[in-house]
Amino acid sequence: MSYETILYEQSGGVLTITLNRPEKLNAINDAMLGELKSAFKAAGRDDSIRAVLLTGAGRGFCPGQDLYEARSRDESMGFGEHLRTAYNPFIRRLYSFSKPIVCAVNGVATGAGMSLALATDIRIASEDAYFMQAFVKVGLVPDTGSSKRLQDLIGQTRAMELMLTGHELSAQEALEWGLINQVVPHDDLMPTALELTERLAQGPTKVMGYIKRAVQFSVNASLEQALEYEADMQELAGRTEDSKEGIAAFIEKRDANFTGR
Ligand code: LHQ
Repeated sequence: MSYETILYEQSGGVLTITLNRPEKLNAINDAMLGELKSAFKAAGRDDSIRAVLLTGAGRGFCPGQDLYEARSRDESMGFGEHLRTAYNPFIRRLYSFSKPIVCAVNGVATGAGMSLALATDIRIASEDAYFMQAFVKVGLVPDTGSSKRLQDLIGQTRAMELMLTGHELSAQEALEWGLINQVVPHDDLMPTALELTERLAQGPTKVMGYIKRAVQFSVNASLEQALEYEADMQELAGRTEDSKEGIAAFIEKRDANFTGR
């Protein structure tokens, strides 16, 4: 598969997807959105891929929608329709992606670029990175999942402040606010993120998909509903080869050798 706006590189069970328009800090144009959609579709279907690492080329992670392209778009298609037809199907795909996604936030993440980072499972940021709900600065509302995901992660008090002010949140503040998992010196970012993604790629991949489903389901569920959903997921997990291997390894006092099945 050949891509023009992203890099798609597999090594062992790890797929690294790199947003690759560095001269525009990796702003998302239609071509990139289409390629991201195809890449995640292919990665979801390929059993040899067991975890994904998402990052950006150059000094930025992603500043969101390419505003030049947004302005030059045919006015017959409003932003709402653009979101409904182009972005939202991709964002849904990302949230329902069944394998772990680690985000290595190498630089600025704003607008839909911040939404993209928030849609991943574990976020590690360079000390040089920062986050901004830049939508308000260009007279737009948070989209691509930000209005929900941000408050799910850090609570409405702080989410509202970020969305109304467009405050630039440093990587360190983002860590303190619970928006990301780790901050590392810039040069350590890729080795750290890769080491984690490789570790995840050796886990019980199918079961990790069920873990993700259970966590996402529970965000909007009552305890009763969550208990029931956990039971459904555990039923599926218990039938996997990895579950049998994990329990056998525990009893035999050895490390489990998960295959992802
Ligand atoms: C860019 C962009 C960019 C194009 C930097 N576009 N070129 C809305 C509408 C419809 C549907 C979907 O969703 C959305 C939601 C959105 O995502 S709206 C966009 C929200 N994002 C922003 O408003 C951020 C705009 N960018 C900035 O404020 C700054 O560029 C930041 C703070 C990200 C970085 O500032 P600097 O480090 O000073 O870099 P820079 O501004 O010099 O940018 C470097 C280059 O990247 C520059 O290119 P140029 O050829 O002019 O030198 C920028 O034009 C380009 N770039 N963001 N979103």
